[in-house]
Amino acid sequence: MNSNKDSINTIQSIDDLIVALSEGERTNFFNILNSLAIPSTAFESFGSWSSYFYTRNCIIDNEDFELILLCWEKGQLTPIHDHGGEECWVKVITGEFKETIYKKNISGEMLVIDSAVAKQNDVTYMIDFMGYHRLENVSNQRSMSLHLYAKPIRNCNLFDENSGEIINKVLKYHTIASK
Ligand code: CSS
Ligand code: FE2
Repeated sequence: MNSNKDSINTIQSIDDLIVALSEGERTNFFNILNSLAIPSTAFESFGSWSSYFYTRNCIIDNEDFELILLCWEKGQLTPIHDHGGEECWVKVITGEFKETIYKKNISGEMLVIDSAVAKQNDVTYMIDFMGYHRLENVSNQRSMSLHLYAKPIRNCNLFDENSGEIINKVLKYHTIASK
């Protein structure tokens, strides 16, 4: 393929990413995120930070998809959760994240079935039949990850490690970008 044409087609800004997602099909979302050429600094203005929990910062949210920037202090992690029946793509913007995948066995115990470390620019994918998962910022610093959900996830199930119960949780944003 012509490399000049490739570079013209490469997505270089968050605005272009939003256009590509709006016009694209879900089957292309992995490729779209994989081929981004947006500098990580372009995401900084969407970020916010909390010493208590990773933050969820909405870049765009519409009927079809939701694009959010998660900002993590060192060591912050998600609960073990599913994705409310939706598809989930995660692109590492800065840092490194450990993803652990869990499934319930026949007795209802939540077991680790896989884990891997995602590094800068890696893209991961989850959907409920693959199981539950947890992400943890395992880098030595603040990190950012870009999450694309289609359709948007308004609530999901969390696995409460103390009680062993599943809890339904409404998901909220810490910040919402002005349009
Ligand atoms: N699903 C979590 C992040 S890990 S994909 C969330 O949206 O908060
Ligand atoms: Fe998730």
